[in-house]
Amino acid sequence: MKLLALFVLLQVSASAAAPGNEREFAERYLTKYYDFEEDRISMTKSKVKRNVLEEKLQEMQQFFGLEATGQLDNPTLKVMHTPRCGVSDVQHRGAASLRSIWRKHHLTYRILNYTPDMKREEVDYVFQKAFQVWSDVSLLRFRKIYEGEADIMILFAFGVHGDPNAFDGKGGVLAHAFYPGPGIQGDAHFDEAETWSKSSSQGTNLFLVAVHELGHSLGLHHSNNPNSVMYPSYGFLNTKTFRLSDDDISSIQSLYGAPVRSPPTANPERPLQTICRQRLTFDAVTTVGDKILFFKDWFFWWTLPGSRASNITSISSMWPTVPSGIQAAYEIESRNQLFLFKDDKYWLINNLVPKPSYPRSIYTLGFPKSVKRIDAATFDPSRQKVFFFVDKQYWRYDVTQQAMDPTYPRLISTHFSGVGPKVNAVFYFKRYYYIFQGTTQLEYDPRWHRVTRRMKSTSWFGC
Ligand code: RRS
Ligand code: ZN
Ligand code: ZN
Repeated sequence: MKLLALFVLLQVSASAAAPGNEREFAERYLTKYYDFEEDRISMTKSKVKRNVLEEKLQEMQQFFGLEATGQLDNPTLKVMHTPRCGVSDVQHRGAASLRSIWRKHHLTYRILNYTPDMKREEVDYVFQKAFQVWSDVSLLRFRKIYEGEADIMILFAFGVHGDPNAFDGKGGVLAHAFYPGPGIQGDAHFDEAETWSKSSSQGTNLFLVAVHELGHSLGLHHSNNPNSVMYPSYGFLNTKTFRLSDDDISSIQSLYGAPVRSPPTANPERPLQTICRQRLTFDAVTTVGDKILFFKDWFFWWTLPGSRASNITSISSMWPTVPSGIQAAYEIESRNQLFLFKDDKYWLINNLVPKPSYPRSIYTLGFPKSVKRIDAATFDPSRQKVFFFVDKQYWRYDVTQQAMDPTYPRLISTHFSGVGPKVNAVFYFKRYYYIFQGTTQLEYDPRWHRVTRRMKSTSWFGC
C-alpha cells in the first residue's frame, strides 16, 4: 500500500470551530492547505506590509469557485467545515517526492457497479472516452475487465463506503481517487448522492469528473491552473468545449511518455526506406543484449544485427526518468548494465530498469572539471575497459579497478590510426569498434589498430 492516499479526512471537526474561534479555525485550515503561517511569518520580516489572511482567503475562494471577497464569510466557512481532500491546493515545496506512477503502460480497469442515474451503456461509454482522453496523449493503454482485480477499480457509493473518506452527500466533494499502486491505490470512487449525467446542462457531468479522477489514478496532482482538468473545482470545467490543457498533456507525458510521433528524420510506416534515404547522424549507439540502439534527440531506433527491420521508441516511454538528447551510451552485457550520458550526468539502467540513485556526476568516474560532456563511449569486454571520447581526446576507465587508467587522456588521432577527432558515437560488436563520425561509420580493429571498413552511418539498417 502506497503512503499517499489522495483523500485523507481533515482532522478538524466542526465542533473544534466554536463561534468566536472561526478565525483561528480558518487560519489552521489556510495553514494546512495554503501555507498561511509560513507566509505570515515571512511577511512579518518583510518591509512591505500585506494582509496575508485576506490574500490566502481569496486564493482559497478562487479554488472553490466562491466569490473572492477575501473575507471570512459564511460560504467560505461552509466550505472550510466540509471534510475534504488532505492534499494541499498549493504547489508545496518538495511535493514532487510524493509522486507515484504505474511502472507499466498497459493498465486494466473494471466498473464495479453502475449509477442508476444513467443507462449502463452510457456509463461504459463515458469511462471508455475518459480513459481515451489520457491514452490519446500518452503511451498508456487501457483494457476493461469484468472480473478479478483491475489496476483501476471504479465504483459509485454513498457516504461511508469502506475507505477513510466518506462522501459528504449531494454537492461538496463529487468524487475522489487514489494515486497509483496496489490494492485500493489507483481506484476511483464517485459520490452516488450526485445526479450523474452525460449532459452538460443537467446534473453533474460524469465524463468531466471521470477525466479528473482518472488523472489522479494515473498519478497526476491538482493543478492551480483553472484551464487544467486537474483544477480541483468542478465549476471551472467546461463540458461543451472540453480538451486537455497543455499543462495536463505535459504532466501526463512526463510520467508516461508521449505517443510515438513520426520523428523528424524517419517515417515509422516505412522506416527502412526513410532511414536509408537520410544522411543520418546519431547522438549515441550501443548494443543492449542482442539489439543495437541508435539514439537521436528524444527517441531511439533499434534493430537486430542482420535484420532489415527496425523500430522506433521514445526515450521517455522506455525510461521516464531519463532525459532526451543522450550523448553517449555503453553496455556491460555480462552485468545487464546500460550506461547513458548527457552533459555531466549519467544514468544506470539495470535489466532495463533505471536505478533510483541516478543520475550521478561524471566527475565521480574521475574526469576533471574541464570535461563538460562525453561525445561517445564504449565498453570493450575483452579488456574490461570503457573508452570515453571527448573532443580530440579519449579516456580509458578500468571497470574492475573502478578508476580511470593513468596516462590518459590521449589523442584520438595518435592512438586510433585513421580516425579523426570528434567521435559522435561508438559501439563494440564482435571484437570490432564501430565509430560514427557524421554520416560515416568506421569499422576499427583494436587488435591491429587500424580501420578495416568505411560505411554509411545507416549500414546496420540494411541500407
Ligand atoms: C477532487 O478533487 N477529487 O479528486 C474533488 C473535486 C470536487 O469535488 N471539488 C469540489 C467541487 O467542485 N464541487 C462541486 C459542487 C459543490 C460546489 C460548492 C462549493 N464547493 C472533483 C472535481 C474537480 C471534479 C470543491 C468544492 C466546491 C467543495 C465545495 C467541496 C463545498 C466541499 C464543499
Ligand atoms: Zn472512496
Ligand atoms: Zn481531485
